[in-house]
Amino acid sequence: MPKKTSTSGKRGTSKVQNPKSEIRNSPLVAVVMGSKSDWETMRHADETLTEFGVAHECHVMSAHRTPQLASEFSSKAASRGIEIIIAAAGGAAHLAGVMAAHTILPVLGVPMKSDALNGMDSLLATVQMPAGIPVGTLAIGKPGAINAALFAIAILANSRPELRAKLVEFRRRQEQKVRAATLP
Ligand code: RP5
Repeated sequence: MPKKTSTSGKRGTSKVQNPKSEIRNSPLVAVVMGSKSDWETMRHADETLTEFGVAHECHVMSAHRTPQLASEFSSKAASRGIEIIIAAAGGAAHLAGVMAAHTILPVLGVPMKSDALNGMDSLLATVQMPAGIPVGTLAIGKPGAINAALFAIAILANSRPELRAKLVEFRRRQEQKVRAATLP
């Protein structure tokens, strides 16, 4: 399990969201990222899950810098009640693959926009999994972070009518906004 000192969220410690969540108190979704520098992007996944009232937790762990922590975390996630793992990393982005290798939970990968190659390196490293160990890969950067959360919510909503209703309402409001858009 991640120690407080080696995990991080908004304030540099691990973060468990929504203690009063109407969906469930213990975390259903784990959001992990390879570096604290990924938080500025991954906070959008955190915010989206919070908006839907989905209990979740956010941690920093790295496939390369903390390999044992990453494998232990993923191995134990299902037994802690986690149902989906969202894993973000940049560059030689192996974190989502390592998570997927150690669990049968669905793993969603978010490639970080890297300085060197604008995230193309992260995208290919995350998406090109060999057959047998899937990682559902989202878009590079902020859209991917938001969509990973929405994808996790959609999976959870299959068996949670109240969450499904929130998702339907979210889509309705989103559509309304586009229909109401006016151009200068
Ligand atoms: C990856 O390396 C992280 O996911 C991050 O996107 C990238 C750079 O990490 P830092 O050097 O900023 O810690 O492991």
